[in-house]
Amino acid sequence: MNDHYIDVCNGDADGLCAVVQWRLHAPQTARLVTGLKRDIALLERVSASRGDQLLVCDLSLRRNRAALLRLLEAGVSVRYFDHHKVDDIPVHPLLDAHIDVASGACTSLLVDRYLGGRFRAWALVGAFGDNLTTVAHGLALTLGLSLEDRGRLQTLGESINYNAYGDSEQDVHMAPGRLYEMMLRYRDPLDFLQHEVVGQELDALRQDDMRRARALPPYLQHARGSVYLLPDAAWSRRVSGSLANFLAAAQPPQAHALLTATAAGDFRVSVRAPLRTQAGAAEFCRQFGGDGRAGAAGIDHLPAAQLERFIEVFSATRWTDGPAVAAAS
Ligand SMILES: [Mn+2]
Repeated sequence: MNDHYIDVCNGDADGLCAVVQWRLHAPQTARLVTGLKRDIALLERVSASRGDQLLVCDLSLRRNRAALLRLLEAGVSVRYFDHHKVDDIPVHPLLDAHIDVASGACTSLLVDRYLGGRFRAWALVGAFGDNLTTVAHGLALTLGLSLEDRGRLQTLGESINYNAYGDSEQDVHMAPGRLYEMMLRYRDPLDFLQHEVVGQELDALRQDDMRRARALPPYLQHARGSVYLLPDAAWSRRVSGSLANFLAAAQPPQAHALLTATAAGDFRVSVRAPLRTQAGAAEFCRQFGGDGRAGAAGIDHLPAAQLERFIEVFSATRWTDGPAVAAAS
């Protein structure tokens, strides 16, 4: 047999913990293809041939559909676990899809369901990483875990998730693929925490980044929103999403824009609509070539020359449903 095993997953906690559970259940020398949180179109990087066995976890089928069809047509068998929104799931004799887009679902929990809870503690780490805190705590009770151990799994999930944020592997503490190899050595994440120092390192780095971020004064602040400028630094690129969520939760009536400087002096932008309305973020960002969801959206590249106009439009936006009310320009 010349067949190869290839595992492909998002490099966040949910993706890694899904594959860890599977490979603890079905040990196999497999090549792992993963990346950072922003690396979603991973299937197009996979070269495989007839007879190869592919495991795909936590990657949007919408974004990987063409590559998936190409692999299936080439004779590759694909087992696919995911919870991201999908239009329709391809039907193919070589595709075994386990997709559930319910709001309480995540990929680690889908694998847990499939394996009958065999490596549930790892599934909980993935679920905590995807912010399914209530679901994860509920499921943790079935393991009889103490409050303290549940807290440890939550911190680990959030830290592994955080480790996937950055522009490149130079920005993060440990490349997700390397972290995966360490995780796979342990059937129980509590043992991982006891024997590997990396769990504490990830948590310390996350807290340190957040402390720096919270010390930043807003660049602009008014009744409807605030704008923050972050320097061109690895910690800014790691923390911007977490900071945006923190600010949104701290000031529910306000919108927030985080502008992270790039090496070229331009900006990458994250926008959160006010938590109260959860509306208008995507529409706002589209005016600057960005996109996203109603509550959270972004702009990949905002030229420095547009900063002033950005501030004007941001200040004039009403953050309600329907067409955004932009400043006359
Ligand atoms: Mn996920």
